[in-house]
Amino acid sequence: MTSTVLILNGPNLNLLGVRQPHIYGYETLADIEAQCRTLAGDLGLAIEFKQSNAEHHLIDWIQEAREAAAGLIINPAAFTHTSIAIMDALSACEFPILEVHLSNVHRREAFRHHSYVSLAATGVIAGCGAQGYLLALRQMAYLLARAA
Ligand code: CA2
Repeated sequence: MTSTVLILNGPNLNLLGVRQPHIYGYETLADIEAQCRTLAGDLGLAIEFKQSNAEHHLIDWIQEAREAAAGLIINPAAFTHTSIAIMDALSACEFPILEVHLSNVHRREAFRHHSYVSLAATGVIAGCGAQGYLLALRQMAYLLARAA
């Protein structure tokens, strides 16, 4: 059976490619989703790709994924640095979790240096732009194959 990987995106990532391209690049979230779909097909994975500006939507999707998905890739955006609730939801998951950031958060403001999500993540990729999502998918395929 094909494993499904859920890819979640947090607040304001729907604005990608429209504002602040010097930080986040020129690709839109739809461009990133298309690239993820192509690579996932090559890796033999199915993906679900979602974005919300609402913390509770992200938490509900994480909880649903506990039953339905084999792994989770998440760019929690600003919730990375604030959300104990998302960290708690992730901590209840037993599958691999990869945290992705487009920008190198460690080169930015001090408030971006701490991630609650990292406390629950299997791995973290930051500063690789949209490519970070593709690197995370490759790592997810590796982790799922290793666990099979
Ligand atoms: O680098 C990342 O991927 C971040 O998760 C992006 C978040 C930021 O709060 C994190 O510290 C790092 C911000 C996403 C907002 O994206 C925008 C895109 C275009 C225009 C405005 C915001």
